[in-house]
Amino acid sequence: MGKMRMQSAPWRAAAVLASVLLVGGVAACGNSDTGGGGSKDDGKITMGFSQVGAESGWRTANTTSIKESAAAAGIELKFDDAQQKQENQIKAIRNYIQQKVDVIAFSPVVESGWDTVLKEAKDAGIPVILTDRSVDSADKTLYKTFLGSDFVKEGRLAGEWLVEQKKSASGPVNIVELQGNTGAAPANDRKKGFGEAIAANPNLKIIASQPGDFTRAGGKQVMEQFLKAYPKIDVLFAHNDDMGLGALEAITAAGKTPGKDITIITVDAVKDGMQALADGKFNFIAECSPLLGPQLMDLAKKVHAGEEVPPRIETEETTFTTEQAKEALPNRKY
Ligand code: GYE
Repeated sequence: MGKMRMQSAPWRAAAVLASVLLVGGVAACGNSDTGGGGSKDDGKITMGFSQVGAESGWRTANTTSIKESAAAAGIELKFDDAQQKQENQIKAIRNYIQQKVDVIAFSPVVESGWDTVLKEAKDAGIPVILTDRSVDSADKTLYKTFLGSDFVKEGRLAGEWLVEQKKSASGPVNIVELQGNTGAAPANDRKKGFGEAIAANPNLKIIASQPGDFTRAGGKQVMEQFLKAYPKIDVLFAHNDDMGLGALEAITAAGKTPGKDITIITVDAVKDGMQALADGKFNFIAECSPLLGPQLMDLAKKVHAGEEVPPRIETEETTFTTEQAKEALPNRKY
């Protein structure tokens, strides 16, 4: 008897879950097709957002932008910090599906492994918007759009600047690379773009490349190892400012002058990075804008209303040298 009850409980739970999903699907479809008829149609859009974590200055600025923009747009935001773990993001997305939010948005910590949960959202009739980072799903109907930067381009701009700087180098130029977290779109793409650009000069060689997880601590620790292992390091390419800032400590502790003994190139252009560039400790930054909130809320309203949106929306960005950083710093918001 006891055994039977134990067996029947999961069945009941499954049946309840199935009907919840079904109702969610019908309700969400009704909302986007007709603009009404949903289970809690109070006119207010609810967005479930799964954030990567809080690993960098960029991420903090991105989170602030999303929270402020949701409030300004009158969108109710359910926010979850996944602490850099894909499993936490999947859990958060499943919760949002169960809660029947109107729109799900997230910044995928890694590129792969999203098809199942994206399919669940699609089957429930909840539109998904990718922000900042993309997924490698072959089925592009699993999400409505991807709003974010062109990371390959950022890497290429960083590499092209270096090619120009070192065009008269007569011998080998040794480069070390601090990558973002393994499997993340910006880590894969920045590496690719940079590698392609520096191929223009065979003197430019990446002698070591390791993940520093986009954090200051990671950047410092890996740079310490690089400095121990390689007596001649001419250039550091860090996939974000924070790893570059962590590396500064390691470089200084090793008795070298950052920006002079070692040319430092980073990506992002958050305030602390721009300060290091203005101070001559960094030499070049390819910008990546974290201020995605206003566009995201706009897109959420459109997909909720059943409007077509472009499948890819690219963020505009620029690059900075030391002189340009000095000029831009006083007005830098993040
Ligand atoms: O460059 C880095 C952050 O995905 C573009 O993630 C973002 C990257 C950003 O941790 O600082």
